[in-house]
Amino acid sequence: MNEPILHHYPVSPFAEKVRAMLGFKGIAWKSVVIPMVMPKPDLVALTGGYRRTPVLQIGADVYCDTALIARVLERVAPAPTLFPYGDAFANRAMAHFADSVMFNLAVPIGFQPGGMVKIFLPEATPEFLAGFAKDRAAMRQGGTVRRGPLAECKANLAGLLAPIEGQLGDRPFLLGASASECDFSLYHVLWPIWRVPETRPMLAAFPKVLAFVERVNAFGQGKPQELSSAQAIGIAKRARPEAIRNPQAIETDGLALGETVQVMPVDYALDPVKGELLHCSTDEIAVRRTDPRAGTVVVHFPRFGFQLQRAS
Ligand SMILES: N[C@@H](CCC(=O)N[C@@H](CS)C(=O)NCC(=O)O)C(=O)O
Repeated sequence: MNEPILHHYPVSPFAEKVRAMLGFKGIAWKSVVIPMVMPKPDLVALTGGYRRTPVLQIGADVYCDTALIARVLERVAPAPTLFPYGDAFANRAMAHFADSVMFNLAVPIGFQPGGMVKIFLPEATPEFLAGFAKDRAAMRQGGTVRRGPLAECKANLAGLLAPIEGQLGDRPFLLGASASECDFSLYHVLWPIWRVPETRPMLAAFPKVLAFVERVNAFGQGKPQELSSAQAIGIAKRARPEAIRNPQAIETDGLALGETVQVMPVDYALDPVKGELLHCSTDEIAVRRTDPRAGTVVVHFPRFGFQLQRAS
């Protein structure tokens, strides 16, 4: 099997979630560093339009969104499992709450001037920072995500730390003695706050939370090996997508397998990916598309958080 290729950039919290999962599982992987802002021509050659970070590629299969990437990594390396307590509702609920609600509280705090960007991109010019802010504003256009003012984010996040401390109790991880998917979601949203010396004191009154972040961080990042985006495209071109074992068409609103459809997130970065519908279950949507450089690829999305439409 082709080695997993992670398309990501260092300062991305969602990428950190997957890097920590790769570390937890001890997986060898290839690292393609992608641009932080649009345009991302090499990434889009693989995804067909999806621009968010990270994206996982295995040969000619392209997996979008960390909720799906977690399930794919579980297939690639079943042990240690990311689901030690089964496919529990508590795991899904906490992972989703951290990834959606807490992410939007943590980013304004950790990405204040002098924060994460200064640590990871000390050379960033004022022009780059202005371009970054403009890119993110455009990405959220038409979406459903509200970024509150800093004071509100700080208050809401601080208000969650006590219940998280309580949830951890005498457990090393949210659900018990072993790490679950939801632990990586909580980790990556606290990571920017923990990483920035000016904001780390927010965690000081919560020793269990602090120890938790350090515990997940200590999993490391697996064994990455650098790869260029051109090499990743070449790997896709030479590979053939995996056959879909049990193709389904569940609640497609009349769309049949084989039809040309478009898939895009429901919340932000509303860039449609067009392709031939191969699979639409309650868990996953997969479309096949052909790109002049990447060849025929299958792009996979989680069903939750993505919308399926007839191609316009
Ligand atoms: N639900 C997505 C969210 C991913 C996400 O929002 N990632 C941020 C970076 S941490 C992003 O895509 N920012 C815009 C970009 O990188 O172009 C996931 O789980 O992968």
